[in-house]
Amino acid sequence: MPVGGRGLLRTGDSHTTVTAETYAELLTFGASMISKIRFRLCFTTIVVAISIAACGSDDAPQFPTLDGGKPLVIGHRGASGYLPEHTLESYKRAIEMGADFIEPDLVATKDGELIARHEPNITNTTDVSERTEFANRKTKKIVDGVEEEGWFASDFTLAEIKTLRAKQAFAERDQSFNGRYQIPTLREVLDLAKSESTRVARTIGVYPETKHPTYHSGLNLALEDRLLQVLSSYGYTTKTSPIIIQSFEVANLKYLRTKTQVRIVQLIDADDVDANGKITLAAPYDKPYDFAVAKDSRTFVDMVTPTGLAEIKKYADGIGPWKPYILAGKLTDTNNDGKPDDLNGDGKIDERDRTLITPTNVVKDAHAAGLFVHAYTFRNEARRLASDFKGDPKAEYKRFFALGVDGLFSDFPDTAVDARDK
Ligand SMILES: [Ca+2]
Repeated sequence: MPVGGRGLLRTGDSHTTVTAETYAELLTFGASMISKIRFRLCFTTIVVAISIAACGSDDAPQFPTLDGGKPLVIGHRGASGYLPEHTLESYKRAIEMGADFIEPDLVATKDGELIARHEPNITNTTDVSERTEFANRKTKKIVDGVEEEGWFASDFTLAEIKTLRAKQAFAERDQSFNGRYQIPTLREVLDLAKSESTRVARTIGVYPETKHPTYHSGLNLALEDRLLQVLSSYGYTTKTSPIIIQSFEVANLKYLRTKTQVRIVQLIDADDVDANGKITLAAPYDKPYDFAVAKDSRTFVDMVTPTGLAEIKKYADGIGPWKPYILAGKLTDTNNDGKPDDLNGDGKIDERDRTLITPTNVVKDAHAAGLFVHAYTFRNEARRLASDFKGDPKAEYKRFFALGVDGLFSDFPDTAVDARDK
């Protein structure tokens, strides 16, 4: 999904049940023991019930979400902080870590199959550049107005894609799993979510993103009907289906809304944040690319105003903003030498040298418009955390949960779940 703001991209970003056990124990005891145990269990239950009643809800975690429920943890590209992104292994790890949803980004192959990759350009996330049989597929394409060089999914059949192996896209993360895992299709991701839901006894949702819809339509490989067809074949057509569709573009989401009732999220991107923590815009991260093509003057910043949110509410259920739209940090320059203060004294300027500013009204305004808010992207690396969080990624999650986010995309779902549940 979400890019995470170009700035971050550039720097390497941008229930436990005892019933069965108890029952088994009971079977091994005599009838007299059973009544004794029953008494104890009942007594324990009464004590627990009284304790809960006495404590009231003060001890229970409270979340100011749109529906008052617990915020969702979305395994961003799986558990991509640990394993190569968008692989079945990465998604499975996210589920084992407690993620509520797994998040496949979708691009199309030459033969029109939907596969999970963050970009149409598969150079950085697969071993394709080392494969001599595909050397002549290296080419240049224009994606959202920007020329790119490399190998592109749309020049490969699914059978060819299946011969490739995934690699970790972030240099600072564990590279030891490179070359092991295949690139999955959307169907394989949905099958995994289904089988894992049964195995872990909770519903695992899937959060597919249509990547670069205008680009794919230009290749005559439009993603939307293909996505709808796959989802329908699983019976995923309603608001209660374990599916949320996301996109940075608008027209494709409006089209999808006329064809399906599954939940839809409008993603909100930006280029970067300035020294004061203010969102900055620059093409192609200033607006949905279909707006750019249609010469629509509205930007992503316009889309999170009350007017913009009311417009989004017509076709979507929620928004997925880059997290500085909710809470950002600013750099300081106490000696006025024109250089930002290196707060942690490491000779570099990064997130650790920013201090948090006042949160925006985006969550409040979105909730007022009836839209839920799923923010992106949360990452554990110390250099990505504002100084206020003192290197503790859980502190960042807690701050965003307190601000009322309804969910968040995390590369480290275990940390997100810990911050929420413990
Ligand atoms: Ca620093």
